[in-house]
Amino acid sequence: MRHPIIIDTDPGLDDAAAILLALAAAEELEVLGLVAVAGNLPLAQTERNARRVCELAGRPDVPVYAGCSRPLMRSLATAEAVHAETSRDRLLLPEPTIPLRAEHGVDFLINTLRRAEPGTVTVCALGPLTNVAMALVKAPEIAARVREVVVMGGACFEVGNVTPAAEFNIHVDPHAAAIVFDSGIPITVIPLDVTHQLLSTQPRLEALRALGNRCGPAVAELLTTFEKNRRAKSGSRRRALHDPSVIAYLLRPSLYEGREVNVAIETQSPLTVGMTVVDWWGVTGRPVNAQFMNTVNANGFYELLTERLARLP
Ligand SMILES: [Ca+2]
Repeated sequence: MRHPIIIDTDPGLDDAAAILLALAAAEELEVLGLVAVAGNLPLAQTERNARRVCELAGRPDVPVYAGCSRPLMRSLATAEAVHAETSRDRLLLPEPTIPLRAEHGVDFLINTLRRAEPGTVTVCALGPLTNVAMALVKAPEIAARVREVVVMGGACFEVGNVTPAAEFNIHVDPHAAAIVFDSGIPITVIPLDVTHQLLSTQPRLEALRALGNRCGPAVAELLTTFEKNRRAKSGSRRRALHDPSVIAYLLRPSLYEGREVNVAIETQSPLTVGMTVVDWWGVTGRPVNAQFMNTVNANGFYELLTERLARLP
């Protein structure tokens, strides 16, 4: 039986690669729907980009919903300098013909999870956790239906990428993150500690370009643009790849290693708001609420990504 997943996402260049990896793994994963959230870009662009990714993959059957347009309490801070769509004078993704579904994304999450057997559906959270938190506030009984929430977000020893203390997804909506981490749902975290090990080197991008289909070279292009924009914005030459690890973890968990820890979210301090406070050494006595990854087999990850993307058009 295939593993049912819902992808909550803010595409986003690396989100697009993650969605394509999920659609390329149709033998293992059943994508019940994509729910867009405001994050990397405003909601109108993330829901549209989600549809563009389905278009690229030749999967108009995958339903796409729009969720929340802003964080629960803070005003929206995007990353348009990195993720704006037309950065190389041409569109990286085709225009969508797939319509946006009418149902609100939060209601799709709730209604889908209510119909599911207990502990069966995995929620893949590739952006700020606003939609997932809203669903849990509106219908707390859905928590028991979730098998796991796999979150790309946070950091421990790698500290922050948008402030010195905080990673982007958690920083955009720390209150939502706090609700999710306090929900009692099993959580796996793919933090910067992992994603900074996944360098999109030239040989790895060339392997994607050489696939000879539409989607492989498109992902190489998306990742190249991602790196170029990040470098232009921050001056950093450090490469990284974030969101596809959420899907790769589901397909091949043995690529990842981590530790069972307590993770608390800072929501108050102006200096460290959005920080994932990870009790790595177990000094607080607070109960374990997450599996926090810190190591990845980078070659294994890129081999998996390339091998799976070869199955797409
Ligand atoms: Ca994302």
